[in-house]
Amino acid sequence: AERYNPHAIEGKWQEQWEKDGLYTFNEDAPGEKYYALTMFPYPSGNLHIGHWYANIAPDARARWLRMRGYNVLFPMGFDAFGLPAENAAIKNNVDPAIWTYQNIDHMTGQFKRMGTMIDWSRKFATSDPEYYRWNQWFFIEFWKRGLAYKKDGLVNWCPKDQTVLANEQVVNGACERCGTPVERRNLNQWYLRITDYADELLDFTHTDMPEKVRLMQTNWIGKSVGAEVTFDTPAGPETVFTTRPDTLMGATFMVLAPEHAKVRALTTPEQREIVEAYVKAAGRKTDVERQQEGEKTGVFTGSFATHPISGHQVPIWVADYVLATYGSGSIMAVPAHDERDFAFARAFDLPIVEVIRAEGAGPMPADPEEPYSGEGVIVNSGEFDGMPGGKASIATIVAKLEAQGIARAKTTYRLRDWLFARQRYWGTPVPFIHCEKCGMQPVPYDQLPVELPRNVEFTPTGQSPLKLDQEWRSTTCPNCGGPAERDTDTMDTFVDSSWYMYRYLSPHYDGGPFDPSKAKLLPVDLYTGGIEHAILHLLYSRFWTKVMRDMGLTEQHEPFARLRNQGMILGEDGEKMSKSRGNVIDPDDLVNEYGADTVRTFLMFIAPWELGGPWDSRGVGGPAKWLGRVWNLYFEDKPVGPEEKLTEADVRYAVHSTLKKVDADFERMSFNTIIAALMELTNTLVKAKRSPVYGTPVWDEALSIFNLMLAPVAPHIAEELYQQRLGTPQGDPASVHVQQWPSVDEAAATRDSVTIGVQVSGKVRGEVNISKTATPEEALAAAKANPDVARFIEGKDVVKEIYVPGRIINIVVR
Ligand code: ANZ
Ligand code: ZN
Repeated sequence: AERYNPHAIEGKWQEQWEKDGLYTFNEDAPGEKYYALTMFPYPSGNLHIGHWYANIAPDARARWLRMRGYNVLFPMGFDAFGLPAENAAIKNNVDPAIWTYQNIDHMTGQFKRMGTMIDWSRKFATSDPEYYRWNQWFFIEFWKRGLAYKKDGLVNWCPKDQTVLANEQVVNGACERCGTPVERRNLNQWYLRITDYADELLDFTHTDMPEKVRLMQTNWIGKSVGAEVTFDTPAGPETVFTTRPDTLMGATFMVLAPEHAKVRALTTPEQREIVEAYVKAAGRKTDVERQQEGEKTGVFTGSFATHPISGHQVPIWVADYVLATYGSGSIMAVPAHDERDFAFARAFDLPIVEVIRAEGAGPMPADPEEPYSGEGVIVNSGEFDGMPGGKASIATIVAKLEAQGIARAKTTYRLRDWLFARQRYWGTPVPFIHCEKCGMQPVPYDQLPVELPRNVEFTPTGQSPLKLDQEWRSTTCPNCGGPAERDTDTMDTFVDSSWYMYRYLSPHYDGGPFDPSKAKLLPVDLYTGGIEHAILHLLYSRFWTKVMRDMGLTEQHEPFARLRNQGMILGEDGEKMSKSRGNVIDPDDLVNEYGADTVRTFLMFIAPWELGGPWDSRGVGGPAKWLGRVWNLYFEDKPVGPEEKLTEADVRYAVHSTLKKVDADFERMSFNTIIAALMELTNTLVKAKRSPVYGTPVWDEALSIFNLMLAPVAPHIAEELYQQRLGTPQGDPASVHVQQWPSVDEAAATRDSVTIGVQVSGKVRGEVNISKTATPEEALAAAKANPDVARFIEGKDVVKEIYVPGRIINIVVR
């Protein structure tokens, strides 16, 4: 018989499937809808092994659901805007659009060679004007609702990429893309009011997300409940935010961030020189550097604030451990109970006053070694003495202070509004027009999309080509008809992935972002992708859906009913794959050598999907060999040689218990165990082929069920086996992939007896079929009754008898 040759079958079936429209989703087809979505890639040029890893298991699961009767939508597109296209343009002098669409073509071909069930008729790229037109439409709608606005403020600026960055795009003080340390600049910028939804985004009732993602989002939103307390200063009242209003009597100094607006006014002439020098130096440090442990730095302004209760004069300092962008950019410092304030007070010899004491502890020493930051009991605070500290008293204390006009309850969030515009070319143009007479005007809806100009000039300085394109910039004011200028900013490319899951419902619809008559396909039932998107993309898309809901566009509260993250495939050395480490595995090479089915199987088998792990080149041969054995099972004649003693019940048990496991594992997304179970079943079937079961209806059933179970995992070989070996193919089009998934015969899948090997002095001599609940005596009696075993015991002394229930019997003789 011919050998398994993936290259002879894979391309053939891919073509046939495409011709038959096998994977074209039809919303009117029978079956409950299931929307399975994997995060779309950036068209960088090549699919890497990580893309395969991320896509194959969800593809197999989507196929399994389809065979079980669900009407499964499984689309794919390209997240096509962003800097790499522009950098390629600068470096190689190629139009970003051409670069992007060439990459998309190439990567689509790579996806097809994977043999996925993606419905390519729904593909789009976010750089299609037909798509980004709706980014512009959304932006104007957000603006009309007060959710998009422009303001002056301190922003992150990447000097290399020549653009502003969202907080979310600054990683350890550096630009997420190029690693250049980020500077702070005061600029007039567009923002989206995501903070309006901060509280709702902390609520995960309508979405099932991994604990880790929920935690990361919760920390990012960073809700702090506390109070605002106002101190008088020579430059007017100054309000600070504190989570510990119970420590107010311990506030012995005040600290302003270097960028705080009152720093100038509060600095006395004697202190001017050193304060200015300090502020300047702080401007060169990133927020992360400022918050790092270590020596606290700061300078005295020369001015004092009035403590709102005691009336004491407390010194006002400037220090960079206070962030300009959090709370009011100023704090009341309580060195006895806050670590950072304590370190600062020690460094500059400022007074430390105890106002919270641990239950049962004595007074804090005059020269304490460390602050006490627990909740404790309030002391040295007049009327508050004896009250419990911390959360228990915040409400009471704030109410009292509020009555005296000193404080009010306040909740603060770490989450900032989404800095939304970029000074770059390859993104969605902000649809606004600036008119000298009428001010800022939205582009009228019937003039959308505002398309990106082509053939623009890219300069090595990175200056925005839109700014340099005078012809594109000049337009007419939609209000007065006079000459006006287009906004030259483009949108953050995270806008594109914020609502793309809606676009797949009707990718070419031109009456709105998506066709409302397709809303029944929402939400995405299962969304899969990398954990690296836990904050940015996943938070933004949740926000976007909530705004869409409030606009009346959808009834969904969340874009994704369920989210699961895959792990990462590392290099053979256990390090992250990267060109510079030289440990990159190219999936194309592997497909050329082994075929897609082997690569698919291997990637599902290599590690628990949600964990990932290092690549193992020696391991690929395993699945290749396995599929070869599977092939032979169907194509080779019964081998000659000794018969195996398998019964029909044994074979049915193996088949149906495997099926039961495969179902359960697909459900819980445990993919490596599916492959392991199928491999084990293969061993049993290879044996069964040499048993009396071969050729019986039970054998036929086994081959048929095995074939169906193989289909989601290794779709090409399964199709070939189905078409060639399993009688008359059924269905229209005839394909294994539209066959009904088999159902478990519960009676066959469970049994109370097991077949175990019997050893005599460590050598396997036979097998016995015994009850799972057999006692050791019963098991050994059955073993000795087996003639194959008895022969080796006869005339010998039995010195030891071992029975490992369900596994093995060993009779040691002398
Ligand atoms: C007095 C105090 C006493 C504080 C005490 C803490 C402990 P979270 O929980 O992160 O919200 N803070 C306020 N604004 C700040 C800023 N712009 N930069 C740096 N620190 C700032 O932290 C809130 C606490 O962080 C506030 O409560 C304030 O210090 C400080 F025993 O006020 B606290
Ligand atoms: Zn005008």
